Amino acid sequence: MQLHSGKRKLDLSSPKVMGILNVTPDSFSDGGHFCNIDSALKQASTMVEQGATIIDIGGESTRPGAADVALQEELDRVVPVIEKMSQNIDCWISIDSSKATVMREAVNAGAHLINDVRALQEEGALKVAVDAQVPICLMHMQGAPRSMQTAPNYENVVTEVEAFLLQRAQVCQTAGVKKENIILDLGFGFGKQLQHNFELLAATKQFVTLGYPILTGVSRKSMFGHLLNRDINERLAGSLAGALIAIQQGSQIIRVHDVAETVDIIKVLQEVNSHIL
Ligand code: PT1
Repeated sequence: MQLHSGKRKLDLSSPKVMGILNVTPDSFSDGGHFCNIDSALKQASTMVEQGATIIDIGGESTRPGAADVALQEELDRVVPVIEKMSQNIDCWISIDSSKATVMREAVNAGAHLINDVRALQEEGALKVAVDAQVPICLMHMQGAPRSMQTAPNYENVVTEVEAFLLQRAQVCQTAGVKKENIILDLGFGFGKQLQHNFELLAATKQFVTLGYPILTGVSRKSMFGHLLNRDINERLAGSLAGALIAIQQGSQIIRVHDVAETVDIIKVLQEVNSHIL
């Protein structure tokens, strides 16, 4: 499996790490630390040195309870960082946004991939993605960030998430997105209770068999906070366990805060796998 963005190719035969770069003042686990351009660039290059292949830049917090961000505010946060990054750092740049204008301006500034937690359902987003001809990540969410954790409810979370993602992938393909440029994401923590998150994690293999690359984002999330009774800064072990469980079932892209640690567990797994006949 390979992603294509302009002249860039990304081989997914081994798992790839996507490092999280929040440029929001209110972001959920490293809020406020990377608000200016220089520190954002520094953080990005550190993550690349640690082994991140993709840097995911987000100017809208989508953690539970987060409020919407105005268009101009989001543009002001992400576009200057993407411009500088594309000039100075050799890595894939992902834009984490649901707004068509932000996606378009981000791609014009040098972003190679569109990561949309609303799966291109906002006005104009699908057209921007088709025109941009870059890989897109489609994520499942029940509800909207502000209220999604109020009463998440499913008859069968695995079949419902799968049906949604396949339907969105089909809509995108019909609109002109190439199948090989569609990534699917189960949307951990997005309108899901503890049991839903772990049911989905356990079913990762079933999603891998759909034939699309699977992106897994569990880093520092409250699914570990609740299960383990851990604060946001005490969730590394849970997050690494979650990442390894997803990778072992075939998930190709892992979205994380802790790049160095995640790269280490991937190396351990690859060494073990090299000894399996
Ligand atoms: C994700 C993701 C994302 N997560 C993709 N993009 C966030 N593709 C932002 C919690 O339960 O999983 N996949 N962009 C961050 N959102 C959350 C959601 C953060 C839930 C924390 C929680 O703690």
